[in-house]
Amino acid sequence: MFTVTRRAPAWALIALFPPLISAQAAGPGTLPPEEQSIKNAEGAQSAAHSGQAVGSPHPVQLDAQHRPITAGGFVQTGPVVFEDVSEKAGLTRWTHKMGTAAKDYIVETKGSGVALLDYDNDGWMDIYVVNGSTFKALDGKETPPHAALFHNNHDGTFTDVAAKAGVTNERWGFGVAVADYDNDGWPDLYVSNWGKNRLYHNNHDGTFTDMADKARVALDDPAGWHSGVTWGDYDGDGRLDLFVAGYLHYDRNHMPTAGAADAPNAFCTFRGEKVSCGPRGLKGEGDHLFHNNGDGTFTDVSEKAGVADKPGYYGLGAVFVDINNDGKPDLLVGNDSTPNYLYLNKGDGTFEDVSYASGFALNEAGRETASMGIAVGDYQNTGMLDVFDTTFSDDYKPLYHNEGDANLTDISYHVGLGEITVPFLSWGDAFFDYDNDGWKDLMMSDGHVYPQADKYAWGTTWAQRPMLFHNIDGKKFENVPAVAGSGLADVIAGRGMAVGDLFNDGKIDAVINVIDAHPVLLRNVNSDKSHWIELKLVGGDKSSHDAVGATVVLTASGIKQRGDVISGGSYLSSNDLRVHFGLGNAAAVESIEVHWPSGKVEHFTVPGVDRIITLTEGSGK
Ligand SMILES: [Ca+2]
Ligand SMILES: [Ca+2]
Ligand SMILES: [Ca+2]
Repeated sequence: MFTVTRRAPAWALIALFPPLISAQAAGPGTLPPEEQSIKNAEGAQSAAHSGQAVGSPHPVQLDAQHRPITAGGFVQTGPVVFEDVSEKAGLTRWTHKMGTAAKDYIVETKGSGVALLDYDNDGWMDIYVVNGSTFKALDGKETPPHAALFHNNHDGTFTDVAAKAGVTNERWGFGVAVADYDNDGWPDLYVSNWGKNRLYHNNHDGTFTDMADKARVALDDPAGWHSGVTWGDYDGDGRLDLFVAGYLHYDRNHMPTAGAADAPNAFCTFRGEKVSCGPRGLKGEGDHLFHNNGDGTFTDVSEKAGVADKPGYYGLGAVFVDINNDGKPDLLVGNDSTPNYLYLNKGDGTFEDVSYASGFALNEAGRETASMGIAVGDYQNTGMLDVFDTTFSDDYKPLYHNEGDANLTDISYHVGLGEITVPFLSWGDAFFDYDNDGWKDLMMSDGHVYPQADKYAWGTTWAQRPMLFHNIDGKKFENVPAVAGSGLADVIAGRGMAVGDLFNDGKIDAVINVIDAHPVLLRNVNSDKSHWIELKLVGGDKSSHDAVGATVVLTASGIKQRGDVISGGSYLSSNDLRVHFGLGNAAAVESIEVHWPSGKVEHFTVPGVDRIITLTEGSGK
């Protein structure tokens, strides 16, 4: 296995990498976008590489078969957590496509997201998988790739009904998030693209209608590349508002190419090799917050609310959650190669930017990371949400421990998530209790952006295995070994990932959108016989109907756990909105306390465990 080396203190890193630190002090994003490329080119280059990575090359880790650890390190026997059932489920008949295999341009490398939603309200989670596109398709020279909506047939199989449902998108797609924005009891979808975005309203009959124009949330600009999407009722009026992160302002007529005269060469090389250019050196796209007016239209309030991202940081991850337990959803944005944002909701329609003060802007070494996806979860069962962030290869993946009062401390190296995550380039991420022992575990999907990784001995690979970490009593995360032939040994170019209970058996499964390949469905077949409960929340008049923003505090066997209803997060993806709890040996629940988005707190009693229960606001005590 791995030799875990002790973390170097921050001062040592500063001593080792003065060019990067000084570049960051200048801060690419602190400059107006129009000045960024020039200033970046002056300041941000390091001798080793530039482009998307912020870490320095690390020693190569090979397994016993001399494979890079990202595509190896398998064990022959051991507990199997996931079975890859993609083919059996019928998901392999659809393929993701994003540009060409050469990946000459950054827009071909980032992949797309996944959403889990029950679009037909039959009680079974369906799967929406966003597709990319190709330059030929944009030019009308080939049929554009289409998104898939896999209807759950309740028998372990799924059928792609995207065409009939009217949700094929057929644009260069990236992010997706689920929410019932009009409170009619049916989940709707927002899809972000390079170019115009979509707001798919659910018509209740298996079809959707794109309302983006009418709702004024389309962001119709061919160069506008939008990414992470999250829904949250920031002003507490009972209607879900929409946040859309911007990645790059990427003009197809001026896409820099490695080696071209006009390209900032420092941003088109990785370890001395020519690769796709960016995001450093390229113009960032701002972020948008849309207030839901309740009449089918939205108003862009980004500037007024203070979340417009004026410096044009490269946004990817986005999620509304209550980070300081004051009952109001705060906003987290993971930015690629630039500092992250943490905005605290002031309750008056505006946010306070506490990115630096909170500790979320930079990692423990004081450096901005190439943030991809954001996972939030109370992994210690203390009642506060912690934040995990996926980043580039040659960089560890930070876990920000919530100290309370919006103070986040990167403790990755203290809990076993440091050294082991360094060779991986990670995207989708989620906290969930895969073994139902009452402690939320952590998973991520992985894969490189540079196909060149397979040509050189960089210690990383284009296709990588997903990683799963077992939470040991809230103290440590322990790598779950990838048993050969099991889902954790799938070597794939993973991107977006969503988790949820696809088979209604109380075990949380994962769906990974794999770039240029079919999606992977990892069915949770862990052998535990632990108890569980899943809660579908239905909000009342003053909450959103799907209760996005609600928090549940559940007590069983004297242990309190927290679960949240969250739309968006991970990487470009959206999880099952039902709140899942593993209960270990507890065959009964002592109490369930729901903090509804309306502010109301209610207590519920349930008739038993090992089942999915609907809790409706107003029916508790
Ligand atoms: Ca369904
Ligand atoms: Ca709806
Ligand atoms: Ca667990």
